[in-house]
Amino acid sequence: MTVTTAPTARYRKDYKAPSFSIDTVDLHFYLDDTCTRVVNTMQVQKRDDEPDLVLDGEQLQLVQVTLDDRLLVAEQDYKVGRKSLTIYNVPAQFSLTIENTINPSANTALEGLYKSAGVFCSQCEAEGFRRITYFLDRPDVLSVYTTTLYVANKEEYPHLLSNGNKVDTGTTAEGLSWVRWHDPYPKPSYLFAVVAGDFDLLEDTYTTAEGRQVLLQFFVDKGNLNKAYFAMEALKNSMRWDEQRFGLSYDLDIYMVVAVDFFNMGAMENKGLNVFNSKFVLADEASATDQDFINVEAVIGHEYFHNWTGNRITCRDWFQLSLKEGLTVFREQEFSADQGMRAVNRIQDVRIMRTHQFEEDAGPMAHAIRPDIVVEMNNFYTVTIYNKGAEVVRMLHTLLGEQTFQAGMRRYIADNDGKAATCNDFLQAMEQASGRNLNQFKRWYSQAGTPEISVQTDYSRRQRKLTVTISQASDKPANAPFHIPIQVELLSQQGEPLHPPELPVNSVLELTEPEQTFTFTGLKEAPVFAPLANFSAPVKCNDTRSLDELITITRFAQDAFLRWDAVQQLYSQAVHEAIAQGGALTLPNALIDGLKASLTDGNSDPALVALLLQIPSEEGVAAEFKYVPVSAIHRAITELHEALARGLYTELLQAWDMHWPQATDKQAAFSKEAIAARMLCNTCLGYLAAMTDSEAVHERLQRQFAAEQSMTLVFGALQAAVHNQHRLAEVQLAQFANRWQHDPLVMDKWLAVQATVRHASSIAKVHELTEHSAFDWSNPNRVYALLASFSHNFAQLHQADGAGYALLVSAIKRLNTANPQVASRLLSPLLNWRRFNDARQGLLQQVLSDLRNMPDLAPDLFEKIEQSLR
Ligand code: B3K
Ligand code: ZN
Repeated sequence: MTVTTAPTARYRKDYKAPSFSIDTVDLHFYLDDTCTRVVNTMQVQKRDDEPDLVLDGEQLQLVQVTLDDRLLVAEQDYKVGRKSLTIYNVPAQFSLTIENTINPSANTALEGLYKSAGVFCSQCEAEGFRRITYFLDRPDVLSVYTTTLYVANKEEYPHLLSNGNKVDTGTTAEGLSWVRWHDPYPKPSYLFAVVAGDFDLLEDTYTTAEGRQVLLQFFVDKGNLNKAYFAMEALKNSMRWDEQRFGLSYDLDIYMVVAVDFFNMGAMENKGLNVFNSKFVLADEASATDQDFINVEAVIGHEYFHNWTGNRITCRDWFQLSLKEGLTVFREQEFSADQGMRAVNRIQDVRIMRTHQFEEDAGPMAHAIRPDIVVEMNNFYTVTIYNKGAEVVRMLHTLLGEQTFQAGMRRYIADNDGKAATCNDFLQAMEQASGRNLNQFKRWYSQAGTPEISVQTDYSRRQRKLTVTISQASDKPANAPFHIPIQVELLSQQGEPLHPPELPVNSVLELTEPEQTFTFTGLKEAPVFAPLANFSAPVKCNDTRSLDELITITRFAQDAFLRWDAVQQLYSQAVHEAIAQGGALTLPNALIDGLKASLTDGNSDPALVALLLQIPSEEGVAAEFKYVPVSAIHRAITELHEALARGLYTELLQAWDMHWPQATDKQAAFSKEAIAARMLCNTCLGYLAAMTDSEAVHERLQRQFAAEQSMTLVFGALQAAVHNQHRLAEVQLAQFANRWQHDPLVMDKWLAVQATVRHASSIAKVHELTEHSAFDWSNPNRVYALLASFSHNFAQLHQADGAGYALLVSAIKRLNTANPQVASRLLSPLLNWRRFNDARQGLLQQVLSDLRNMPDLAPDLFEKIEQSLR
């Protein structure tokens, strides 16, 4: 049997304003594990002459419907569809009460209201509210919510939470305890939330710039209070930063964050009541890495920033998702950067774009940041909408400058506060504030794909003139030219920065034509031209620069991204040459010498040195090929890793020794310097562990693994040993599991590190680990740690015999009905079968058709498979 009715697509062009508004919603939840009763009273008004009210609803048991105190009669007054409730011939204005039941315990999809690990919790974005009650479940219907939660056993659920302010509590005649919440801000249903459970509570306060006191509350699993302090600080930092940089203050008297163990994604910005995956709240030094801390801070910031960009101004329809997500990721990135590691953050953001977003843009699910067609909305929470969306906002920031951009933000907020807006509303505010015409820039919102720019330089000594010709091409033939800001640096051969008169003050060239020429005069020798400083546009750059030029850039460019990128170019050239020639990989001496110098000079930022040593991933290299030579890429990357380990052995040891005291400095444990030192120690060890016979390495691996106070170091050592298949790997894995078996978030690292070993044995290993007590099919974090990690272990996933595919597909089948969102995430790496020109193509097509024929195929999977096989 195949899907009975194929899920239907929705189109952006079909947008129609709702025929009804729902001004208030009064919800009563009688919480019960398997039969929660929901009573929903709405004040509804007609907006046009539509006679019938059609509400969304899925997996609900309808009990009764009352309209203005009249109990309605089924079939005569209303009709229940599979995904809707239609009320016939409604008046212009009325009160409607719907009573229905739901089963939170059976809800393994974790969408709507579910009960997991003893906690009732909800997730409504994008379309989960319709799994709680019948409603106009679309983001342009804004209502004021009052929510009352009832429980029979108060001891079991001491905390009953919803959006807004707690307004009343009591006990019913039947002995049910209840708590009532009221949120004064009209909001779409996707921002609604309820939570009921027993938690430890961490409280603090924040005083806004206007002097209002806000109560801050973190609800965490019992016994985990000491792991919530960092997140609390991050929240206060976010609140302060948004006031200082964007002039935006918090608007309610209370801000709550609940950390739950079962959650499909990172976190959710429900008004006044954020629900977080515990992974992005709980952190202490012994159990969380520096990167975990940084992630906690970023996600706390992200959800907080949504209060303005998302909640106060929401999206008119889901095609506008990037309006809130792209902008909020941009704000989150700026927040993180302002915390002190701007260059490091920028490079990491670029890596995500290049390995994941460019890949998505090159595959069957490619979409513009404002897509035109959607089957399952949950499939569109993508690197394109989020990260490329942020890059597009960043380009505006680059073009307009901070001051004008902020003026545009103020305008956007003044014009749209309290409304459901579109991407065009945002652009219009930016146009009005800047006086610039953004018509061509708007194409970034409607055209998918990654533009590629090519740069040609021509220097005339006689005229002392440099002529630069830049052209743009698109991987999507129908695309019109983009408006591309190209920030550049000009360097003399000796590395001095040059500022010819034609170079704008902000060093940003604007490419708007398919091909454009820029001239720079007064240059007495041929300069080095370095385009795309700070990765000023999400484009590929067809690089034809000479080795000498690249080396000059690595040494002298002002912009850290340019220096890093030039080194990446050199790695990439070596990899491509090795693949093309089928021979051994060689690295230019100048590169090795440069890396040696950076490792041993005490002045370079160790975090940036660590990033220079980070070689491209197999996935990243694969993205550069039209047809992917899997094994050749695998071999070349292995050789590159080994070549660096061998070539830099002495300097890697020296750098590790030099930074070890700072890395383990207890006084400055969380300083930027200590974090950077640990980054470099981990990176060094990651190479050194390839030198399996070295006693010096063996000793340092052990020493670092024993640095119990810092998970960054302990896990860094473990990863180095495991990924290099060092003889210490097995014993360290066993010790680590023994020490941390009680802590699932730490055990996720243990699962992930084994799933990412670049060796054929990883398939059997992952198989075996699905049976391990640390693994749990019903928990998304466990599945992501083991199986999503494996799905990015490129050469193993794409093993020629199809064993990697079989492993992933059996997981997807298992999760198809249980949790489609999680299943859908695992599917993505299998979609791009056209990129393999060998037996893999057939294998992939076969597994996709098998999945396509599965009974009850989830729409999430259906959409991706259809796109892929089309
Ligand atoms: N807005 C949520 C994501 C919801 C995903 C729904 N499948 C988290 C965030 O972006 O902040
Ligand atoms: Zn978001």
